[in-house]
Amino acid sequence: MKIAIAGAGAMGSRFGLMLHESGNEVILIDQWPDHIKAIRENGLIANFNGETIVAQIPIYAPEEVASLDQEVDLIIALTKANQLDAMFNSIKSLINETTHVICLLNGLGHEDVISKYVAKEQILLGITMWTAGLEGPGKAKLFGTGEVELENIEPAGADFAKKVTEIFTEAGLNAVYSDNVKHSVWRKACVNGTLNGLCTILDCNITDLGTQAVSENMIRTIIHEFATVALKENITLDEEEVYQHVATTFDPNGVGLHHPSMHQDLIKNNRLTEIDYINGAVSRKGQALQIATPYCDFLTSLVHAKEGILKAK
Ligand code: NAD
Ligand code: AOT
Repeated sequence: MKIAIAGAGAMGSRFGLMLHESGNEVILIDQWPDHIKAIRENGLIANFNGETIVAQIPIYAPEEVASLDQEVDLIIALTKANQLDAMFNSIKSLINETTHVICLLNGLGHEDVISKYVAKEQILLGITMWTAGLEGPGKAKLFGTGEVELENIEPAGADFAKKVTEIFTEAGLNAVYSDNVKHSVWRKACVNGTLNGLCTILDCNITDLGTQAVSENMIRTIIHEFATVALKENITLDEEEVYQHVATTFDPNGVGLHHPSMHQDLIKNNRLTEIDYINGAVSRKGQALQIATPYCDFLTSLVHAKEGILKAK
């Protein structure tokens, strides 16, 4: 399959590399000049569970895409949430009436942005429990295991979504075709809505957060706010099941020693965060529905204050 990775950062490098290695025709799109230069000169170098893999994958800056005169079968969206619109605006030339887009970003509401560029029948939503990091330009650090759940948002996209499930699984990405991806998106948003903001403000990894006596109440309260708002969108979250799902991430032998991507963004790299698309999205929806979401409101404000203090960009 001909696949464009829209945002070849940490996660885009993982998906691009694994899909390239399993025989797909992959192109990477990214705006980071040093990353483009390094990948063109040395290939994409990955520390893949301790083994070094070097993959020669074409990479283009967004402004180069229009002159490529190429269209693709699948675009995998893996920018940060606040970068998604600008990315799609610059890669319109890759899209035709058979191109599908799968969105694997964390957070809520990305289909509203993508549907400005492709028909809803061509949009797939997904969530992933894979993780990834970048050690520097052109160098990815890919440890551990994960999975992907995905589904078309309109019935017409079902056959293509099942095909994507197959090629992801062939690439070792452990994909499952979901029968309720919107539920999965909200359930994953609970993982990020609890771990990402709290680990960022507390400057800690997931195990450190999970082993504090006071954390359980904070996490359960945030999950309750997500579940109350989700119910108004006809998504029923089992709060106990979601808490246990979040708690599985505390294990230091699993992803526990990982710093969530929001911590990597703000604390490590001084970048603005995705908080407005996670807890902030629940706060806004809650406000519109007259549902109180005090923990989400407070956590969103704390993260914005920290962005201001650190002069994040
Ligand atoms: P990242 O910042 O490493 O990668 C995003 C890339 O997109 C960057 O390299 C950036 O240069 C590029 N980009 C952004 N706007 C662009 C534009 N207009 N044109 C070209 N390139 C552009 O982020 P990431 O950690 O890979 O996260 C991507 C998404 O996956 C986020 O929603 C994140 O929450 C989610 N996620 C991350 C992890 C993780 O472990 N890193 C795990 C699960 C989900
Ligand atoms: C994560 N991390 O989603 C993934 O860092 O944004 C992130 C993220 C899977 C399980 C636990 C945490």
